Amino acid sequence: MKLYGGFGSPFTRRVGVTLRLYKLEHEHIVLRGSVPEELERLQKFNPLGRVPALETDDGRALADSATILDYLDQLVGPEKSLTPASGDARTEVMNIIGISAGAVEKSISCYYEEGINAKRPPEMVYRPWVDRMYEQTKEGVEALDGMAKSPWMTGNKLTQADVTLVCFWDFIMKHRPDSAPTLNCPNLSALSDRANAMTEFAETIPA
Ligand SMILES: N[C@@H](CCC(=O)N[C@@H](CS)C(=O)NCC(=O)O)C(=O)O
Repeated sequence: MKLYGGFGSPFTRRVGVTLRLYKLEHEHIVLRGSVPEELERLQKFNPLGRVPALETDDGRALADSATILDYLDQLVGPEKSLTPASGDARTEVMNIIGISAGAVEKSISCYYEEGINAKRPPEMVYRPWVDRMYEQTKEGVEALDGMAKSPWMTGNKLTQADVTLVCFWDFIMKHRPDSAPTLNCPNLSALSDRANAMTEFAETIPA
C-alpha cells in the first residue's frame, strides 16, 4: 500500500506510526497539496486534496486518517489492533482521540491564522477568535494531561490513544508561538518522550 503525505501533518504522522507498529509494508510518498502538480496527484486519492491519503493494495483510495486507521485496524485484526474493538476500553481510547483531535484542529487553525504559514494578512485576523482557539487547545491538552495513566494513556498497554495524542501534542508544541498561553502538561511531555524513544515514532518525527 502507499501512504501519501508528509509527517509534518500530524494526521499523516499518526498513520505512519501505526503502519510501523503494525509492521505493514508500505511505500511513503510525500505529496503536498500546496504544490499544483502534487495536488492533482493527491486528489486522485483524496478529493479534498488533503493529507493523509492511502492507496490500498487492491487499488482503493482512502481519505482521512480516521478512516485509514479503521482500515488498518481491520487489516491486522482485533488481537493486534491498537484500538480496542468494544467496551469501556474502546470508549476510553476514542474519548482521548476525540479530545486530542479537537485540540490539534484548533492549533492548526491558529497555524493558518498567524506566523509564516498564515493564509490571512495580519490586519484581517480577528484576534479574540484566535486567542479563544489557543485557549481551547490549552484546555483540551491540560484535560488530557489530567486523564493520563502510566506508563501509557490508558494504563500498561500502548494504544491508538497514545499514538494519536503524541503525534498531535508534538505538532501543538512545535507550532505554538511564545505569545500563546503556556501549557502545563508534564504527563504529556513525559508521554511524548517515552513514545519518541521508540523507533516507530522516532522515524516519523518531522524535520
Ligand atoms: N480530518 C482529516 C484532517 C486532515 C488535514 O487537516 N490535513 C491537513 C494537513 S495537517 C491538510 O491537508 N490541509 C490542507 C487543506 O485542508 O487544504 C484527517 O484526519 O485526515
